[in-house]
Amino acid sequence: MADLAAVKRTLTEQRIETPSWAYGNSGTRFKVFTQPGVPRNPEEKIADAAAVHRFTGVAPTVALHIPWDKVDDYAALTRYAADLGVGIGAINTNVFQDDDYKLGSVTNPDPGVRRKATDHLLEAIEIMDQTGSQDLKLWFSDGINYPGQDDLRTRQDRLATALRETYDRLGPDQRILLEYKLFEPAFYATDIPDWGTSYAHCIELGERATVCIDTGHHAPGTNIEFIVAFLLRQGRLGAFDFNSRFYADDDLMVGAADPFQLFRIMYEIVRADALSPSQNIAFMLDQCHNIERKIPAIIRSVMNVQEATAKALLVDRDALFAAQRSGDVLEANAVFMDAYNTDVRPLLAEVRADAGLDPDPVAAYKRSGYDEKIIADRVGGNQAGWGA
Ligand code: PSV
Ligand code: MN
Ligand code: MN
Repeated sequence: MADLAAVKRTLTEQRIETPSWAYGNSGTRFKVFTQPGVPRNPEEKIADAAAVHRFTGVAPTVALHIPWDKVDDYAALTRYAADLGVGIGAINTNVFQDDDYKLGSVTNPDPGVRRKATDHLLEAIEIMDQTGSQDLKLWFSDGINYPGQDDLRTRQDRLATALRETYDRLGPDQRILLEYKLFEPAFYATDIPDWGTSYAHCIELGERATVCIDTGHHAPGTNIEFIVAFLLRQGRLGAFDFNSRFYADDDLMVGAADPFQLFRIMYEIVRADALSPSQNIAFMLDQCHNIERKIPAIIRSVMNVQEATAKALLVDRDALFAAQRSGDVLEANAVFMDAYNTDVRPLLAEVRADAGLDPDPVAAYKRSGYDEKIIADRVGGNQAGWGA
């Protein structure tokens, strides 16, 4: 049996980072449905992230995306966040929105564009210096649409050169989180399409380069928990971008499409004792809330991660390992499924009550009046990034 007191302690210590861009308007390439009360600037995004933390108690940092969250004074922004009870988390770079990047950013055939893109990555490290952020998150939209359009191998060389320059600029406490994505916006070949490519570049760079698993960036049916287990074993799992997908990079709420997959992922984390903040794995959300109210959706997402984690912590590992060792297939699976099928909501309600929080964060948010206040106060809120 899992030790319930230890499970509750671990759940109290869990940390989940929310993304600034999830608080702003977003949509598909067909339509952005704007919502009332959305943030008009980085400060208001941070205020909303602070609200999520107030109701959940486990979301004390917010990731920024540059230039969507560009400000003149990042130290002041950091102090503003601290006053609201949150810190600045990962700095996300954006080398995908300028016309210059039509043929790629750091892999572009034009050395001038490659320089511009690399300079943006270096600028992001300067921002990290000012905010105290430790994580530089890199996602490249680079790739090609047509066979023969550019040289696949040369593009890897260009990528490696830019990554090397960026890595060498990192401070001693800073690291790279390198994302991969199977496809989109490039349709034929993406320059970092999978975890293996990201991992190989990280190995080449050095130990402060780690892989970021965005759960929405895989082919249907990919066994993500295997990737988690493998990277943890190699010491190269740096972060998650959590979200849900049904079809492509849907960016729906984590745990909405496939809560069982999220449980299997969190089990591998628990299995490797990698949940504690001391293990330095960043559990981040990377989502967009196109049609639902954003703040309660983010609170719900945090709760979904907590529920999957609680179930993973409840796996009776002694019984599981015993069944595995004896080759008892059905018993091993039953032990695993017992944990998954446990209703952990009462346990999490207790954890919250013990921490002085409302046991039902979504209801507490709705009662708080915060939603009405931002709708009244904020007129003319911005789109999160796309076109902002
Ligand atoms: C790309 O699809 C991605 O997952 C990257 O993390 C970007 O930085 C983020 O989305 C922006 O929405
Ligand atoms: Mn992502
Ligand atoms: Mn994505």
